[in-house]
Order: sequence, then structure tokens, then C-alpha cells
Amino acid sequence: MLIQIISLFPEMFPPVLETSMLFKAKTKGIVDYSYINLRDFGLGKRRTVDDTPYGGGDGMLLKPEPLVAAIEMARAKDPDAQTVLMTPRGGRFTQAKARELSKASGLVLVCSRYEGYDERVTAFVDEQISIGDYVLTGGELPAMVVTDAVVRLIPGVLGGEKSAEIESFSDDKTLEYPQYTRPENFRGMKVPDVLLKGHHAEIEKWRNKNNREIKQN
Ligand code: 4G1
Repeated sequence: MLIQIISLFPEMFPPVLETSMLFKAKTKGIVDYSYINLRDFGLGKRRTVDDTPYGGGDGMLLKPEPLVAAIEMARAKDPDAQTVLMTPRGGRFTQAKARELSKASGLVLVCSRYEGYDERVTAFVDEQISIGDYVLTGGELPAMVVTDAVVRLIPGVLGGEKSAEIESFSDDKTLEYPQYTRPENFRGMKVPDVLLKGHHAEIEKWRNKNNREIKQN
């Protein structure tokens, strides 16, 4: 899967995507990341990418021409890619959405900056996704969150044992229980007895009693 990311700050991505499991997926040839610098599509000698909003208001917006030119370049390279605009106005990103995107042949992730983008850009993407309701300085961190959640679901990225485990989880509700590792006693806080005894059925019962659903909206 080719993941093309359009951003004014492409240098933000390699430290995250070229590390650990996301990098391993790349060395295995399962995914490739391509960072597209929006500045390269800026207008004029100054390579302008932003302008003031019609009707007034604070700050600057990304102009449509550079964004759409970058999107069209990415889509020319990968015509079947799912194109996603990262925006606080988008639908909430969930595990179900991650699973859906993990089945795409390619992704184009578009990151915004400043106070946002010209609304006409939305006509050139397939969908709009938000990772949650809080104010951020750009769509780059959301794009990394989506990439992380999606790539780990692509067959072959995790070990065989782990991917089987993922298949057994439902789309929207992953169960999680408290976990402990050594030491048995940490500053007077003891690991629950049942976990030390190796009684599988009892451990299962304890985990079921103490598990919580990861909250989905
Ligand atoms: C109004 C959050 C504005 C933010 C209301 C989640 C947030 C992209 C996301 C903002 C962004 C709320 C996201 C806000 C995001 C232009 C550049 C938009 C950054 C920008 C709740 C700033 N998931 N935010 N505006 O944060 O891109 O994907």
C-alpha cells in the first residue's frame, strides 16, 4: 500500500513513520510512504499556499490551487488511492474506519494548516476524517495517527500470532484489562494473586471481570 501524505511540513513524518513497526512494514515491502511538500505547488515566485478568508475573519486559509494540484499529482501516481482530508469537520476516526482504510490499495492523506482550507478542496477528496474534537496546529499528527492505526492492520505487518488475535477482535470494541509485569511487588503495590498462580480459567474470569471497553463515540 502506497501512503502519500500532502503537507506543508513533510519533515514531521519520517521520525514517526520511519521507526518501529511502521518502518518494519516499509522494509518488508508491505507499505511505502511518500511525502509531498505542499510548498512545491505554491503559486508564484513566493510559492504562496495561503490567503485571507473572503468575508473576513482571523488568520489564513490554504488556497485551493496548490492543494488540488498536489492531490491530482498523488492521484495520477495512484489512481485507485482513497483520498482523505484530515479535518476537524470530518467523520470521527474509529477502529472500524481504520480496518476499512487498511483494505484500500493506496491512501492519499491531506493535511491542513493555519485556520483551514478553502471549502472547494473538499470536492477533490473521497472523504473527510477527524481524529477528535480538540484544536490542533495542523493535520499532520492526525495523519500519523491514521497511518499508525491503518498500517498495523495490513496483513503481514504484525507477526502471524498477533494478526490472528486482531482478526478475533470485533471492529468497534477491543477489550482491555489491567496488566502487570515484574516485579511482583513494586513499592508495596502487589500484582493480583490470581495472575501469579497460572490457573488459566481463574485468570480468564478475573480479566473478564476487570476488562473495560475502549469507548467509541
Ligand atoms: C475548530 C482536530 C477548529 C483538528 C474546531 C482533529 C478544531 C484533522 C484535525 C479546530 C484537526 C475544532 C483533526 C482545529 C485540524 C486547520 C489546521 C485545521 C489545523 C486544524 C475541534 C485547526 N483530525 N485542525 N483547527 O483544530 O486539522 O484531523
